[in-house]
Amino acid sequence: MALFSKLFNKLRGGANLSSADWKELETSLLESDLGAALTAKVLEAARKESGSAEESVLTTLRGALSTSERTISKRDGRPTTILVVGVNGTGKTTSTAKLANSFKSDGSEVLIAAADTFRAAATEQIQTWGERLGIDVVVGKPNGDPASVAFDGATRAVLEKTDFFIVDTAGRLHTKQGLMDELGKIRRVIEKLTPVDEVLLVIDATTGQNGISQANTFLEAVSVTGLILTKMDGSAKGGVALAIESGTGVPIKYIGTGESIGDFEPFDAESFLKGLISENL
Ligand SMILES: Nc1nc2c(ncn2[C@@H]2O[C@H](COP(=O)(O)OP(=O)(O)O)[C@@H](O)[C@H]2O)c(=O)[nH]1
Ligand SMILES: [Mg+2]
Repeated sequence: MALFSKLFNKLRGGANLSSADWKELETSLLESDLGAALTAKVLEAARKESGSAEESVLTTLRGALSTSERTISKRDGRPTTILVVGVNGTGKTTSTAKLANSFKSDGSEVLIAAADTFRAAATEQIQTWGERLGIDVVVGKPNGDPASVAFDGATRAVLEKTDFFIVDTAGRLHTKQGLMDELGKIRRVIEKLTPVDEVLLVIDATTGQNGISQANTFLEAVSVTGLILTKMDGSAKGGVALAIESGTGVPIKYIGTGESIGDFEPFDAESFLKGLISENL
């Protein structure tokens, strides 16, 4: 991605940057969706120490990232339960399938609940993935109560001692109260049977700063434990990952890099940072 490589190439060249150069760098950082606050910090760090600008910028960016755990470990003796939430079209259903597939590839048993009952197509979409991947999907009636699908799924996951239970939800952005009520109800019915371990908020990287305000609406409504940042393949603006983490304080746990099932990886903050400043990575 090498977002900031231009900045470092200039600094490494030993040239004194003109004010036009600094302006150009500022513009390119802002265009990468790094956001105003982080851009200012990065420029300040780069200005201070041109000798080891790379290290001081890396330190600045590292300081902006979450220090929370990024991996999702399997809980002992009960299904590790994950709710997938977010605005429509961000990639919840696709990410649910990708996540399920990655657990299955590691040898775990996975069950999915299709709790987006508002659109028939949404249920079909996850069912198709399930068939393709050999992963069972619990579905409900069209326009039925999403919480009842979640409850049926949790019942089965507990009974069958499934390793991972993943719930795909609907992403209608109605009122914050409506959102809170619906996700709260899904959570409560599951927790009658087994704890909810993770709530993963899916954010579309191509929506830039807009994605951050969407994220904030969800963060006010539900307690989120991690982010899935999708469509990183369609965004030359990798700075958004850093802006979102520093803005929300919630760790990115996975990134989506395409529409295929394997286009998904755990977010490795350190190699991501290094990739931003080096053309060789
Ligand atoms: N390029 C790209 N497309 C993605 C990615 N994740 C999801 N999509 C696409 O985004 C669209 C919406 O995804 P979907 O999972 O249905 O979103 P949902 O409404 O949040 O469930 C679909 O066309 C997906 O194929 C990704 O990481 N990269
Ligand atoms: Mg969906």
